[in-house]
Formats: sequence, structure tokens, C-alpha cells
Amino acid sequence: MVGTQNGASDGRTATRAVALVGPAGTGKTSLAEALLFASGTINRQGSVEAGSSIGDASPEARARGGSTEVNLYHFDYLGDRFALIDVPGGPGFAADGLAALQSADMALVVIDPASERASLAEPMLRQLDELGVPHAVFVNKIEHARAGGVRNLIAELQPMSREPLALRQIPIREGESVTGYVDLALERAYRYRPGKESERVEIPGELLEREREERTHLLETLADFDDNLLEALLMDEQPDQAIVMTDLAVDVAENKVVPVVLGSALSDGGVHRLLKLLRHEAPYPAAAARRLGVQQGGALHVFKIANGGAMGRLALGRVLGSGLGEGDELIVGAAPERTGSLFFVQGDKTAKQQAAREGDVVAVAKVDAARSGMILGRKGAAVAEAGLVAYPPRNAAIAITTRDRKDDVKLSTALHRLCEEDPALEWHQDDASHETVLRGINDDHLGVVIGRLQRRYGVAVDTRPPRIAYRESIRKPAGARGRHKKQSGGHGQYGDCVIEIRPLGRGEGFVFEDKITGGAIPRQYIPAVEAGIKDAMERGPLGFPVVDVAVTLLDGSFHSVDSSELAFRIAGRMAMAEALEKAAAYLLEPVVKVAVDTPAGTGSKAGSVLSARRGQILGLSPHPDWARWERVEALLPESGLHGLDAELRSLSQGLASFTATFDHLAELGGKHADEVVKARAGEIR
Ligand SMILES: Nc1nc2c(ncn2[C@@H]2O[C@H](COP(=O)(O)OP(=O)(O)OP(=O)(O)O)[C@@H](O)[C@H]2O)c(=O)[nH]1
Ligand SMILES: [Mg+2]
Repeated sequence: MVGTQNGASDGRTATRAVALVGPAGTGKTSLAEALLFASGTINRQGSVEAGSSIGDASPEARARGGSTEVNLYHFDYLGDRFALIDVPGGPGFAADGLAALQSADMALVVIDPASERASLAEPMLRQLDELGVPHAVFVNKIEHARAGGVRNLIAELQPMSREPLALRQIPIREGESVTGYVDLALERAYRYRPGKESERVEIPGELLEREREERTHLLETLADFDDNLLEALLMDEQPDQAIVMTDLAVDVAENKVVPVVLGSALSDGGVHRLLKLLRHEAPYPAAAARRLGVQQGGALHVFKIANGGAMGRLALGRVLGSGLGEGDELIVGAAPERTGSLFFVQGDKTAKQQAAREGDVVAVAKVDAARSGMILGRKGAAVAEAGLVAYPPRNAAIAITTRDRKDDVKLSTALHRLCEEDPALEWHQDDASHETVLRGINDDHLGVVIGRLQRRYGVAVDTRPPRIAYRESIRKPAGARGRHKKQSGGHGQYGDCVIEIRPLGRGEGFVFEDKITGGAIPRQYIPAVEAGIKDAMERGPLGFPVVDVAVTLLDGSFHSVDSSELAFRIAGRMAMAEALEKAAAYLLEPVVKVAVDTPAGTGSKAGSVLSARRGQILGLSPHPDWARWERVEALLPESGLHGLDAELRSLSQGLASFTATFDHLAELGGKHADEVVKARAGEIR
């Protein structure tokens, strides 16, 4: 049933959207596949590893064996409809679909059971708290959990969450592996059956005590928000099952507790249980609509623009507040636009729909002005931007050149489209180096983007590290004369100037002083001399732009017929080039300030990496906001950023990230400088 046009429906028929989030490789795409299978939506469970999953269908994702972009799915379960938003966990790809979190009704943070990897989940737990999105933790790959592992895991996770974690299940072990679980709310035990719903079994005798202890803990957590339950516990009464279930649903919806459940996406462990949890506990979209400030009349929250599919440009978004039909009017920016075709997305398949119901996640054609992050209102409803999610910094850059110059226009169109759909990507034409520079989160990210560029748009490109903005300055004053004189045929050329140059303080730039007296150079030619001087400064003796120099124009001469602006410009350039040669030029390199965030215990290793890259460590301290993290700050030559991301991640289970901002220019001498100058000479030749 489609919600009414003039307001939200009662909500119970609305589709609920669940985001699967969490670290790379924990099994989100596998879990989506398992949910589709367990709900009867597909009759064969594909696998990421075998390349047969519904999600990760793009060649880039298949090649990588992990998600490179958000996957969307939908399914019905016992008459309820759900949309799944499977957000990649790989650091280079996690920005894709992040915006979708804002309108999701619930997020499942999928993690693996090893407690030493728990801190990988911290950034996401923090972000969900920040956004106020109700969430649960799904501990996947539970068959691999070590004895006592779940207990340790909870202890590690709790400090990372603003809300109390509520362990809902405890594992049943047989030998080395976990074969089932005890549900603490229902007080029932289940044994996993691969490919099927679990079967009910007796609670194993040796687990009874642990079950009682953990159940008490769960009830106490719930009692913090329910006085009646608290009273029952104080009176030593067994609370009614219905009360416990209602409390759980309410507390999750209000983001007061974070349930933790266990399972295995590959062997269907706990997946039916998870479906039931979603059915009973996932909030309806009215709450998300309120969170985003969607007014009466409904709206579409656009979380991504997709250009890659057969249908051309599509706005992916969530329908809030009411249903949406093809041809409905949406306010995009200030102007109304009619929606084109509507599609449901299942992995890489799109199916055309006449109408979407409240809560659906849809792909909409023709809303050309829509951008990721916009909330498109209906019938004059307020239009807003959803507050921006925090995208990771762009720490990798490459310079791109087309193999065939004829492809240059195609390249810029393609880059425009790629950046439109991927907000973590940015490209620009660098004025100084005349390079097309693409910036992304890390090398992994850029590698996938280059693959996409070639596959989708057929543009073959070469890539290399972008040039570093080296500069040069001078150590001592010098003087020179520039005289340009040419007598060829009729009109000659004559320009002549004498200058003196001296070093300025760092950051003072360029100063030009005119001390010409008695008309040695006529007024109208003086700007031309200055222009010539600036020409020469574009490439100093070492091959780089010259900074922090004062130039004084002292003297000169002119010819009443042959002098011209051009002649004086050439004279100015000659004088400056010669003066710079004499002034002991030296190299300056850009230095950035970096802040590396890394899990506790890896900070000093990160510091060594920075030192080895000529970094100067400013400090190592606990992270200001995150419980088990450290922050290392340092000044680092910009050249040291190349490959830094990969090196830091390799020492931190892929987790360290950093920000870098330009700080200052610093003198570079010795063999490093020689190498830079030599490489530059090679380029100029
Ligand atoms: N043993 C075991 N392996 C699993 C389970 N779930 C997923 N895997 C494996 O873990 C690997 C990663 O699974 P994915 O589903 O691609 O993980 P993901 O979380 O989507 O990863 P990203 O998209 O990179 O963030 C694959 O090789 C899966 O086969 C599970 O329950 N048990
Ligand atoms: Mg995935």
C-alpha cells in the first residue's frame, strides 16, 4: 500500500531501510546475500568469494573480492518489506553510501569475533551515535569465535559506544566451533543448521549459569529505562516476556541500547533470528523523516548519484513521508522537476516500478539537478540539505594523461561523472604544473576509479605521482643588466634595464621597487620591465618558481624609435635571469602538518614511519574523542605523503588514517635537493 499523499501513512506498511556497515571483510555483502536467501527472495545463496553474490557485481568489486560501491537490495519477509543498504568497509570505498546512513531506520554494524580487531568498529560506532541512527551489532563468522571471545569482545566494544551494549545471545560451543546460541531474551537455545532455520534445542546444562548471569545483565540494562521492569527485578520477580521484547524494541528505536547478536552469514547461522529482530525492532521510517526534518508532503533523500548502469544517470534515494510515483513533482534546488522512471535496485539489476511506497529505496531518472545529500521536497515542502556526513580526507593523488590527446574532452566528461557519483573523489587542472590531478581517499580508491574510467568511458590513461610544488629562493643580493637590442630590417627593438635583487623573509613573496630617476626608462615601459622580471621568476635557476625576492629597478636606457613594451619585457627577463644565477638560489619544499589517528599501541610505529620520511614528530597523545586510539602529529615534507596511507594502514590492520594540511615552505638541501633539481632538469629538457 502506498502512503497517502498528504502525510505519512500509519507507517506499519512502510518499507524499513537497514544499513549494513562496519570494517572491511567482516561479511556485510555475504550477510545481505544470506538475508535475501533466508527470506526466500533468492533460491540459491551466492558467495562473494566465488563471484556469484547479488552484490559486488561490478568488475572492480569482483576483481577486488570486496565492495567498491554501495550495494542496494530489497526483500519481503512475512509481509514486511525491507531495503538493505550494504556500505563498503574498505577505507578507500567506505564513503560510498555513507550518506545513506542518514535516512536509514537502523544500522547493523557487522564485525568479526576477534576482540583484538574490535577497534576497527569504533569509527562507525561513533558516527552512528553522532547521526543518532539506531543500531545493533552483528558478530559474524561466529563459528570462528574463540572460547571466551564474545565476553572479551563486549568488554572491548563498550567504551566505543555511547549507549550500553546489550548482549542478546551467548554462543553454544561444541569442541572448537560454535554450533548454536542461547537467546537471552527468549531463554531458548537453538542449533544452527546450514542453509536452514536453526532448530530449537535444550539449553545445555553447562551454560545455565552463564545464561542466568548474562540475562540478568540484559534485564538490568533494560531496567535503566523502564521503572516497572526495575521494580520487578528488585522484587526478584521474573518479568513478563512481552515486556522484555517491547522494551528491547523501544530502546533500540530510541537509540538507548545497542543489541549485540551472533551469527554466520555463510552457514545461515542466526540469520533467521536476525530477520525476526529486524521485523520486531527496526523502527519505521517516520523516525528517520523526523530526524531529517522532512515536513508534511514527503520527500526523497538523495544519497547517491549513479552514472554507471544501463539506465544512465539515476538519483538513488529514500522515499520519506509518503509514497512516490513516476511523474511526481519534486522540488530540486528552487525549481520543480518531474521524476522520470522509478526503479528498484537488486545488486546490479534494476526493475521499473510505477510507484514506490513510503520508506522504499529507489533509483529515480531525470531529476537532473539532484545531488547527493539533497532532500527533495514534494508539493512545496521544505527543501534541505541533510547535514553532511563526515567523508574521509583525500590522501592520495595521481596525475593523469590520456594516451591519445583526442580523448582529452572525453576524459573531462568522464571525470565529471565519476566525481558526481563519488563525493570522496575530486579532480582539477593544476595551474602550475598543467597536470590533470585526481584526488581520492587512498591508492586503492584511485586504482578502482582508474579502472572504472577505462571500462565505462573507454579512456586509456597513464598515471604518475603528481608534481610537488617546490619553490626556490635566493641567499644573497645580486645585480644584473638586461639589454635587448635587435636591428633587423626596418623597425628595431631596444630595451635596457639595470636591477638589483635581494632576499626577503619567508612568505613575503615578491616586491618590486622602481628607483628610476630622470626618465632613464620612460614611465610607460616600467610595467613591462616588471612583467619580464616575473616571467623569469616562473622558472628560476633550479627549475622552479622563485619566491621571497625584492627587485629594485635602478637604471636603464631607451631608444626613441625602437623601444617597445615587448623589448623592455625581454630586457627585464634577461636581467632577472642573470641576477638569479648570481644570487645563490636554493630549493624550498612544501611541508605539511599531519595528524595520524591510529589504534592504541600503534602510535609509536606510526611515528617511526613519519620519521623515516623525514617527518618531525610534534607529539603522540591519546585521541581526543575515541577511546582506544592515539593521535600522532608531525611536520612532514609533502613528498613524504606519497605511499604514506598504505604504509600506515599496513601497520594498523588497515585502520590508521590521517589528515594533512599545508604548513610552510622549508629549505631543502643536500642530496634530496640534488635529486629534485636533477629530475626537474630532465623534465624541462
Ligand atoms: N567463515 C566465514 N566467512 C565469512 C562469513 N561471512 C563472510 N565470510 C567471508 O568473508 C569474506 C568477506 O566477506 P564480504 O561479505 O565480502 O565482506 P564485506 O563486509 O562485504 O567486505 P567489504 O565489502 O570489503 O567491506 C568473504 O571471503 C566471505 O566468504 C561467515 O559467516 N563465516
Ligand atoms: Mg561488501
